[in-house]
Amino acid sequence: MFLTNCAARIGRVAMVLIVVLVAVAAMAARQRAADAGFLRRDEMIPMRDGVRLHTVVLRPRDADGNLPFLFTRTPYNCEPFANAVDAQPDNPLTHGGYLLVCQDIRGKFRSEGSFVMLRPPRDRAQKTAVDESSDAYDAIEWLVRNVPTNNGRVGMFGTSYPGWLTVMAALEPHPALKAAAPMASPADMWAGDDFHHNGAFRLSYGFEYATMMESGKENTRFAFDLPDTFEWYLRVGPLAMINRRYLHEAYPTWNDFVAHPDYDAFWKRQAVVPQLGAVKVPTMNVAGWWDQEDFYGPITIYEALEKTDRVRQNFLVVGPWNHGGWNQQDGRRLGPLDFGRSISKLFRADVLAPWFAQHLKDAPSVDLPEALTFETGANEWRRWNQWPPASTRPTPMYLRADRRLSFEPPEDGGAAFDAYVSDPANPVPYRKRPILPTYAEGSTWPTWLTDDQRFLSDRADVVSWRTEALADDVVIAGRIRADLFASTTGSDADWIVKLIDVYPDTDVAMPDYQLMIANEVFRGRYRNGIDKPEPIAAGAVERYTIDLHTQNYRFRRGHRVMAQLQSTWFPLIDRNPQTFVRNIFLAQASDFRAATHRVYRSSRYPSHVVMPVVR
Ligand code: PG9
Repeated sequence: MFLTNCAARIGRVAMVLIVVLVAVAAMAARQRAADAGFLRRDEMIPMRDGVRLHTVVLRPRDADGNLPFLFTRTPYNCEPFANAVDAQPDNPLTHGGYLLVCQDIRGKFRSEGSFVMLRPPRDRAQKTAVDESSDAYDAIEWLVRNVPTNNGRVGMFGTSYPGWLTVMAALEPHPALKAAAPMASPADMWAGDDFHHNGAFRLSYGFEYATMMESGKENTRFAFDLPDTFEWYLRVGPLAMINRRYLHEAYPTWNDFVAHPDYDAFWKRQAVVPQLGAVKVPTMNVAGWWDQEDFYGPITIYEALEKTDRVRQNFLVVGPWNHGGWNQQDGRRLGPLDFGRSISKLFRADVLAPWFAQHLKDAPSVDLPEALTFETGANEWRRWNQWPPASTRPTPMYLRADRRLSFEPPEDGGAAFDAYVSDPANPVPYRKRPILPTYAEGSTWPTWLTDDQRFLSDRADVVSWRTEALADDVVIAGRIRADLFASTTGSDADWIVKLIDVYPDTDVAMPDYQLMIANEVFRGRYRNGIDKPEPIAAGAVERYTIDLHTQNYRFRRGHRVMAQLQSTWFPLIDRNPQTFVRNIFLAQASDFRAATHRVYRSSRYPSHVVMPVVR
């Protein structure tokens, strides 16, 4: 009941926050007084510019002495958080002897001020200028001075937007901030997180999130008038129709999408990495291998901080999770996958809680490796002293004739290729239709990355190459890359590459299942630079190097490795007109044309995927 109301009111995004500390499943059963085991105080904490932010402070009734803070900041409403803390008495964080604090950020829910999507850094020359770093600083300053019986130490945490807010707090940390756990924090909204990937616009997410967040102080979901959003977005036609018909230039984030199609100063200013100095606070970066929203971010932030980490205070944990999966009560399963034990619960008990206790309560040090990753397939955690690990062999797997994928490069010279027609009028769905709105109840959005890709096997515009059944296990750990040699009859094209584990037909639980383990889209116009869109000459063979991010995965003996290519992924990604226009947000209906794409597989143009095989 609680869950249903909550989902309807603020969307699934907000639940990510709730379950940071509390099991979703338990909430329904245990709805009761908001603060049964806690004393609640609501404060309006003044920021340096006079704006006051609503903050809930919960103190465990049965705790003695001075306690550290666990602090989260959110645009998704602190109320469900405050209402739910009692739900899971065995949670080592909620019930670990902390002052639990949640703050609504500017312009959201009960806070004053105005909301700015991923507010860019302030002008530090101005004393009263604000951003999320200064708001976190001011909030911590107030908390340590005004909340009785605190021990002067603060740990911050948060998933996704609240994860990004945690990173912002650690940029110029208040001296009391002793540990930060950003989870699935986005790093760059143009390069690889919620709104774009390699410049390809994440249409359904961008539209639905911007409209939800900028509908008012509370978050309200866009009301689609068709159950299948695939059909809705297709009927909308060119993106220009969205402002014309629905948004009427009233949504700043949508207007920014339209005004900044390329990687210009707007996106650069918002990007996290250029803002990161040396790592200043012990940081645990948390990510999930099947995160449908922000996987690029946490890995990128970890890697950037790592460059300056002289005293081993920056760590990475990547588990078999979707977006926020580490907050699930149990985390034993994800989609069709069963890991055999409560991965999320164990992570909190064995890793996260002891790590916070070490920094906030002087508990014994936790024996953390530099990177702790879950090797799906083996279903075991692996400890690494560096990520990506050095002890791997970059192993190319080549596209070959007869739709074979092989460790052996092609020998035939010249122009061996496979071809398909990509038609923007008939795009490939990214998940099985009907595609319910992203955060609607019953939507398969949270687990779509684990969907069986066989649902596309009838499509001529989805092309696959696969190995023989593997004679031995193949284990990968680290960075995956695709090198495509491709041409088009159009003047622009998207290239979507997926790496898939094909289960054998003898598998009892998942016979013949096609599980995606890496994927990415690349918008062809950006092949010579992300701030330099250029048309593609018809028929010219171009090389596209596509970062498929990192993985730690065991392809089991008897399984096959599959590489798959397509050029639409709708409505996850907007349709590339395939005719070069300066700004796709302003394209006309007549710009959208079918084109024939070729991907080459010859000795001259050996398209391949490079896997980091563990030696
Ligand atoms: N993925 C969400 C988001 C974060 C930051 C900006 C935009 C969206 C979230 O779950 O918070």
